[in-house]
Amino acid sequence: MSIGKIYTYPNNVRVAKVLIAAAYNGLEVEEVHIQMGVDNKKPEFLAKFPLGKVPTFESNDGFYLYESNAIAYYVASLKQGTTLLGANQKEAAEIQQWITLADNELAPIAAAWLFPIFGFIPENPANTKKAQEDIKRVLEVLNQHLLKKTFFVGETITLADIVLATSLVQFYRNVFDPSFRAPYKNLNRWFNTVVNQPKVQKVLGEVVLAEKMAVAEKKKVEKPKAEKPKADAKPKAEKKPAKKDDDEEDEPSYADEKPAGKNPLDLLPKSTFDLENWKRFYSNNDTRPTAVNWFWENYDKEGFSLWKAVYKYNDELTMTFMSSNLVGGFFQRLERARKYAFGSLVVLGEDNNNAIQGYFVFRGHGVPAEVTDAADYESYNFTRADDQDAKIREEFNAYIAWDETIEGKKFADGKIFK
Ligand SMILES: N[C@@H](CCC(=O)N[C@@H](CS)C(=O)NCC(=O)O)C(=O)O
Repeated sequence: MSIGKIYTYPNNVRVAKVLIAAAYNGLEVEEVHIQMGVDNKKPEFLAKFPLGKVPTFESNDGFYLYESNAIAYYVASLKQGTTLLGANQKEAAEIQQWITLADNELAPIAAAWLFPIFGFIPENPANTKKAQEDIKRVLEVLNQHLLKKTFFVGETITLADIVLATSLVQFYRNVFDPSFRAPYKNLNRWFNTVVNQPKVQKVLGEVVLAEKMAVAEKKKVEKPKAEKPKADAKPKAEKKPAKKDDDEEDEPSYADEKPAGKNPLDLLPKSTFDLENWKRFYSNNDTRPTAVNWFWENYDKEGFSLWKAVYKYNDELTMTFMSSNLVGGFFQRLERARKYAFGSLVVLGEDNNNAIQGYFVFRGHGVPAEVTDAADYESYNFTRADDQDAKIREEFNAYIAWDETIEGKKFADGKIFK
């Protein structure tokens, strides 16, 4: 039974630390997704949580709390003899030191560097550059502290590790590419250790370290009308080299250190439909009619299957550009599925009334493990679509061509997984 509810929007790293602390203490906290800009502005919400910010916590016995670190602390303290809060006063104080550092040193840098990338605020190159320099000082301090230590305080995971790791995860996922993170070997090792703890992984999902430093797309901030996906309208960065081998990296990627057993999808009978060829063809030709025709002429229903994906919390979406960012985040976490999947997820509708849905083509007749293992998979309903049905085929075409109107709704934005 859960000890209470935590109100938030989906995939909030400030919530992750609470859920991880709960998992270590064998407690459950119910995550409740609210509609941002609406529910958190209501008088009944403000009466309990006057700042109107999330996450907020409401215990079963009517105790209200906000500020994510306070909530995480509360949950961490609920188990007698917990190892999360240190073995003595000195350790307890050190844990507070790191938690405070995360909020005072890392959070402002995240706002300056990552928020423009997520499309939350306009890009300001001078601020980004300063954030990139500022964080190096903090990373050096953290790295140095870990020279001879596995965890930040004492010998086991504490709330300090949980808060620091969740404060750093968006950096590692999006901007700490191999060369940026190279100088911080101890920190990288620690981060890898923490995010691969089963209780942490269950909350964060698999953490795939950035291969390339993400940059803010001007388009996200200015929010112009999205263009149809003509060959040259597709972001260049999405064009993958024809060959992308897992062990091609110049830096060791901790995310790839797991044993690379043979993927069952590689053992399927050879297909006449080559997904890589399709992706290249789609990138280099007009979608309608050229690529669409090519697809159906070459598609192999024995070796592949078609799936419709619909975001489960469409009624909670607010700004269309934020919905689009959710899709971007999902695709980022699908990195390992590239070899077996192609997809188009689009945002349909308008601000405060939009939906994320689309189609995927998967190798084989099921949803690949590389997709079901992705952190955001649970946020989508995947349903097998009849690839022999002309109506379904036309709907799929509309999604990959980003038609102006899809299923009766206005196309707002879209992303292609390829
Ligand atoms: N220090 C706070 C930060 C909370 C915060 O800034 N929440 C943002 C989302 S990440 C929010 O709810 N903003 C909504 C608003 O300001 O209306 C914490 O850790 O809980």
